[in-house]
Amino acid sequence: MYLNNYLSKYSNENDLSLIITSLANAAIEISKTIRNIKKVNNNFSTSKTLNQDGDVQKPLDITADEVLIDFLKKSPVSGYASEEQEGFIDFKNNYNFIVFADPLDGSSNIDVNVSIGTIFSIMNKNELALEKAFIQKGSNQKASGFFVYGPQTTLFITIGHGTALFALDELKNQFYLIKEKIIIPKSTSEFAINAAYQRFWNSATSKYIQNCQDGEEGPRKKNFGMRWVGSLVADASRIFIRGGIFLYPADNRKKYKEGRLRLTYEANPIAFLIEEAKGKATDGNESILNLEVREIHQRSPLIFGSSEEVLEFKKFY
Ligand code: AHM
Ligand code: MG
Repeated sequence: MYLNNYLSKYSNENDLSLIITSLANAAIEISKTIRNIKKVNNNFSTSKTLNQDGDVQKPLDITADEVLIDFLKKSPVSGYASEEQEGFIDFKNNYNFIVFADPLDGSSNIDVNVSIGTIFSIMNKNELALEKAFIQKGSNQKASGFFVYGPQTTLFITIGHGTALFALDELKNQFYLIKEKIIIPKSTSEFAINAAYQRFWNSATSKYIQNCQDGEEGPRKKNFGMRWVGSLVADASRIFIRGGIFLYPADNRKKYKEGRLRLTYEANPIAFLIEEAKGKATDGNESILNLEVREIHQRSPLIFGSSEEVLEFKKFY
């Protein structure tokens, strides 16, 4: 089954389907750009150099943002907020949908040919002014998902009927259904955290990780393995397929007292997908989807994955 058949099977909202199709087409273009060595050479540099025409050469994540805007402005969307934009873009129309995106997640992995991706979240405008529409709670999401540009180009998506996995059929330029309803294994013995920040962790994170590291001899009575790709989309993909727990907690570094990841276009869309796949997503205290949003670029701690393991982590809060 292709993405368009899936959308007509589960949604009678034509505008929502059109937006998701636009996002899929944008992702196909981003995916091709990433694989185009000439564009890659022009875009990889994050330093602002000038090309022979005197234009500023743009890093790839700005290109991804531009591709999304190009597709979304021709779709039934009234506003767009992204990691690459300070405020939101007002498309100046009366459509009832708004879109949040992290156009290219995993920036630090772009140069090293490791999986990166595009994360999105779709909400209704709900007759609110755009300023208000963009600070709705994650529980108001109508759809969310992420594309991964890796060995395969994949899409994890939810429109509120479970989480489905698609992979790009490059001959047809369409996303083909791989699994209709993903269920994350309840238990796991694999955790993902950037352990280099251990000295900045609070006692809850430290104790939880220590217990995992103590393995069979410790209170958990089992051995754990550790994985950390450093692209949220890649770490999340692994957890959807074989379970695990991902932790990017708040820590004592000045900038990250509220965590590092962004609530509206990273934590919320991932949390919606995770809950639809029977996993859990929390900031330590509360479900991510219930967190109040003050501003588009707000940070949040993000802990998600196998339900029993997330509950185990929460015991320390
Ligand atoms: P980005 O959106 O600028 O790429 O930042 C988000 C990324 C996530 O993909 C990843 O989980 C995290 O940053 C890695 O952070 P760190 O480098 O601190 O390990
Ligand atoms: Mg990101």
